Amino acid sequence: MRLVVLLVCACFVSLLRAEDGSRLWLRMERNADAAEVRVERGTKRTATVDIAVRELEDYWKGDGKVVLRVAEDGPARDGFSIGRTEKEEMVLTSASGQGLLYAAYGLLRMQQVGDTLGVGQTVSDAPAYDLRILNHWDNPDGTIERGYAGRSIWQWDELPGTVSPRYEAYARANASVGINGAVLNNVNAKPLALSSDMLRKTAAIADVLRPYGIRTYLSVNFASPKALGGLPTADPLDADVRQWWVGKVDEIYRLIPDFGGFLVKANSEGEPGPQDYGRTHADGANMLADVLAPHKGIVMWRAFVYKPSSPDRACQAYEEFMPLDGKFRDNVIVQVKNGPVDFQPREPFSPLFGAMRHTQVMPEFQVTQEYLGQSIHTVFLATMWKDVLSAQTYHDGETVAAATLRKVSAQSVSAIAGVANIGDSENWTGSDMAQANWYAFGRLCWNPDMSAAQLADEFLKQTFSADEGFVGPMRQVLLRSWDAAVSYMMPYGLHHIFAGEHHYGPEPWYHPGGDIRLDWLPSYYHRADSVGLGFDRTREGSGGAAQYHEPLSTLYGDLRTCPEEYLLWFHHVPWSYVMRNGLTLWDNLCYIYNHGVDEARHFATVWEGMRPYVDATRYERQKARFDRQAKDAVWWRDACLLYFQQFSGLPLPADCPPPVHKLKDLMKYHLDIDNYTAAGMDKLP
Ligand code: GCW
Repeated sequence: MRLVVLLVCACFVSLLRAEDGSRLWLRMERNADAAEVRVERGTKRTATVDIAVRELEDYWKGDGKVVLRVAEDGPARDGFSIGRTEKEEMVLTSASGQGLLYAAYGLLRMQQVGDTLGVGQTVSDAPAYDLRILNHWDNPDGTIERGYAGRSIWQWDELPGTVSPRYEAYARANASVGINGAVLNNVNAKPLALSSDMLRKTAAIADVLRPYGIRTYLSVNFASPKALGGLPTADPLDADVRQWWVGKVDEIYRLIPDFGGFLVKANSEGEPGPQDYGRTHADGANMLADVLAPHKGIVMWRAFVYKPSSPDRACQAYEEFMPLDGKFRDNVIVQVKNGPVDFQPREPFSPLFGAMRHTQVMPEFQVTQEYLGQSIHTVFLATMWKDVLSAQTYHDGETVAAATLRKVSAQSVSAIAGVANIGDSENWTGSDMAQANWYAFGRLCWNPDMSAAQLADEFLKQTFSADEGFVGPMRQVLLRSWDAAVSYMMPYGLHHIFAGEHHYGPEPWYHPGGDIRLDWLPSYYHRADSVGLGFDRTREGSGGAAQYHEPLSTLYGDLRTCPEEYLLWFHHVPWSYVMRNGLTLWDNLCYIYNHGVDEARHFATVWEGMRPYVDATRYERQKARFDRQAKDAVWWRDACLLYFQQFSGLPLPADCPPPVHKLKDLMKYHLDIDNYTAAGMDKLP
């Protein structure tokens, strides 16, 4: 019997074609003979429609022919319908060629995941957010801030003469999940990004992205008029400064007629901004917005700012931006990170969502896993994003999704952004499993109502195997992975106890010495002392809980009613405090870290059973990662429990396994992040 099983497994393995992950979720087999695809008379053959036709000819495997039609009465904007007629034709209808391309990818997705349409049936679909944008934190020198998948895919050195085929593959992957915008460069923007030379290179990329319906945007450095234009100031109210921007924007639109607009990080982490000249964020954003308006461009102005006078980092975006509500132009969108601090493993949603009633606000998610195990740990972020988007703000009963989809004026557009996890590694994202986050981000922007389970299923079936023997167990892994990571990293609302600078691994003790901002230190956030643990954001503390709309403000502000997942976010809790399950904070902390470890180990075991379904390259690559994730979970557990134990002075509960590491060893360890690759993972604790 065993022999038979082994033989069957061996067959499976040998049958699976070697893969490098470069095809992402688009692993359809090309047709030997093109499928029959007809574009209805009257439907204009744009470059976009041509792509739709080509994709269907190459990959549609159904019996009947496919008909594409643009109809004025068809689903509006990027929406589409797919109908199966009595004559066994598949009819794809939209009001635009772009909608037809989305319909083509929709039909191919149905084919790949095994969704069928009955004769006479029609399905319709339309995107929720108008703008579904990836933010690349890519630098002109090819490095990527917080990128873990190699170097930038943009080859600035060889552009515009040489246009890498990767750009089109990138555009195609994005279009297939509904993404329709890309900010090509880092929000920590170099003035150089706006040089004439770089703009010509940018235009060459925009030309490739355009037929796939992807608009190009740029991050801009607010001091560009000085640094690039040689002006003595970048004051947004200065006439020469404004004129400089007018000239620059004209130049951009001459090269890129459908340019999307600017993304701006101003007066944050050393970046210049209007406050350098005593002006407000609104003054800065509006000046750029007025310059872009004649071209229909927009400004995405980030709310990720610091306010030195405020005692709580988590309160600062709200304090800076709420007074400006209603003061922004219609073509400004304030881009707000999902939580009030900074993409932590788990944060409550930012109180700005729903609160700004007269300003268009867009969520910013981080697809790249800066704080969630980078390209090693499997953490399916759809679960987290769903948690944020479906959170109730209690402003007019709106969820975060509803608050950001609502248009504050007839001219406004709704938007959502994700910081890309893409680099030039062969599988795009370093980890094969991290492709799931790129995929899910796009699909969720299109439809925030999709469940995390649906997203996981779609991804797994297309990217790996549609066999239920694979999808069933791996769906569970993906769905549990965020909770697991929160459990072994920062449970109960703990935050920012990462190793300094690179943010991989635990360092609740991190202090580089010298003169460092307190809010860049873990101790600022965890506040461990002999009494307890956590940041007091009640009325007696920083008052952060009061930024939420009632009843949340009272709910969060009261230790007895605060949801336990945010306990240490809002409260400084005594070690002996008895939680809802009757155990103390200290004991619960010990148990939950161990739960996280058990989960991570379980994921590694589940993966071992997936060998028959996955080609050897991707299987081994992912196995190394799951194994490392399980070890990292132990590292996190030991580091955090042993470190906090110094304050609690309490023993681990008798049924908790003893630590594997010694605190003093962990405190001496420094990860050489520059030389840290998946291959070097064995050098970690
Ligand atoms: O999370 C922090 C990152 C920075 C980043 C910043 C931001 C681009 O550590 O690397 O800078 O946020 O979002 O601006």
